[in-house]
Amino acid sequence: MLISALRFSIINSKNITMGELIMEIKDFLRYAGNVKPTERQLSWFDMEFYAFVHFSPNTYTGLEWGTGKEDPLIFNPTELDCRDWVKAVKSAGMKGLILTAKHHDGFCLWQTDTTVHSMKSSPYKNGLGDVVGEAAKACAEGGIKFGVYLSPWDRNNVCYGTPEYNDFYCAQLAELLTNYGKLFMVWFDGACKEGPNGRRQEYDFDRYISLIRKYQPNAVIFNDHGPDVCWCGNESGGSRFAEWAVVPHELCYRCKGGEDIVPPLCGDLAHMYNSDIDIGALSNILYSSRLVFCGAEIDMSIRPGWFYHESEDPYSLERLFDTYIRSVGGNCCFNLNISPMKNGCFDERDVRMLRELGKLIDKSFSFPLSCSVKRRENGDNRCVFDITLESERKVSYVVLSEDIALGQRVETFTINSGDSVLFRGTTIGHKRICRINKTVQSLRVHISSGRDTVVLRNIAVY
Ligand code: FUL
Repeated sequence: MLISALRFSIINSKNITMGELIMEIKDFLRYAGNVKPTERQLSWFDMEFYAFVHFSPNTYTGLEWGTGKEDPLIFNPTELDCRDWVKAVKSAGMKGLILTAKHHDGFCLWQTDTTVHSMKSSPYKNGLGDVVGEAAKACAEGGIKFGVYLSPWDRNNVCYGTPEYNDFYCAQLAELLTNYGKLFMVWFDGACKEGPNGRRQEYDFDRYISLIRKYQPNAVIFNDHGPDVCWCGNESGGSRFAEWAVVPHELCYRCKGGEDIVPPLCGDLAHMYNSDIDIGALSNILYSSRLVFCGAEIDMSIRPGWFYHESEDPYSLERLFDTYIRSVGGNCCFNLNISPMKNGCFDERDVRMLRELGKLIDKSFSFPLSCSVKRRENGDNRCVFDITLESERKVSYVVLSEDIALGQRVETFTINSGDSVLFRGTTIGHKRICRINKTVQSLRVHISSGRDTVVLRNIAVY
């Protein structure tokens, strides 16, 4: 990368002046603040909140990771109606649903030609059922988007651990990409352990990614390391102190063939991992040879397990709402898993919880207080927004959004009322929900540092 080569040559040169160094860092920050998302990444960010559905023979065995030796006869969701899933998901305000078309046990929830370890061997609809098709149809009818999870790790297929497995996997992927309408996401699971022959597989992600781009160019690809959406590093709803969607490309998967032939985790940044607290911070990106846009998804299940276990209870409304605030309101999307029971229905307790969560989100964010906002510049990439309400009001939240189509820029900000600091923030990005809980008539949002001119898409007070 030109800018980086220039940067290092200046920094390493003996003749560098302080002024030149500052100019170089400013240039680099401007570059970082102008790394732009693709259209599909922008559409994904706008979805904000969507559902995972984990359903497989595990639902019937009580396992979380099936062995691959399960008898397909156990998979028989006699009361399945995917329209009820969609209703429940919509009641929480979610905009999409991703189904585990195949989990690690290798059992396929669709009419595949690739294996008989699938719906064809299940008693459900006498072997003619197609859960992927039913879910896709219900989502389309209900007006939400649909996505698929296809586990690369397969504990059933005998080819696993050989190059033929990549052909098999691509054939499965192609069926899902071409037979079930538009997909908004393909979700790759990072788990990679031994298959039935004790061998591990070298996944041909270049091929998988090319196939997705060919058949579903608008779908984002989730994988531990992107390319479009990356994992936040935990499965329990944890969020980062500062969430940057612009990260070193060394952390992200990129297809071979173009200029991007760099595998994840290499070079000066080989020590880093997705779960690190500061992957987008200046102290790390400075060492990257190039930056890419790759937002993070926060995923967790509504109960401790990804699959249904009768003995487990859903988490509390407070925990789910708090995760929503920190994920959707923390420059991420929130993927919340709900697990159907053996009969194919969601547990009534989960359905109630989703409804309650939806109501709470609506109540909190549907009625902005009317206010005026005045912007004032305050030096390079710094500015102040003075917010005046019509009268003194209890303010629960201030919600800020950057125009990330231009890039992510805000590094630090505060929200003040008079002399008191009510909120100290780092990044904003797609959306930052700031808890305020104070009765005030005016507020000041003070953007104290940015990587380039700060452009806010929205400021709302609730
Ligand atoms: C993990 C898997 O091993 C879990 O079973 C689950 O599917 C979760 C979403 O991803 O890596």
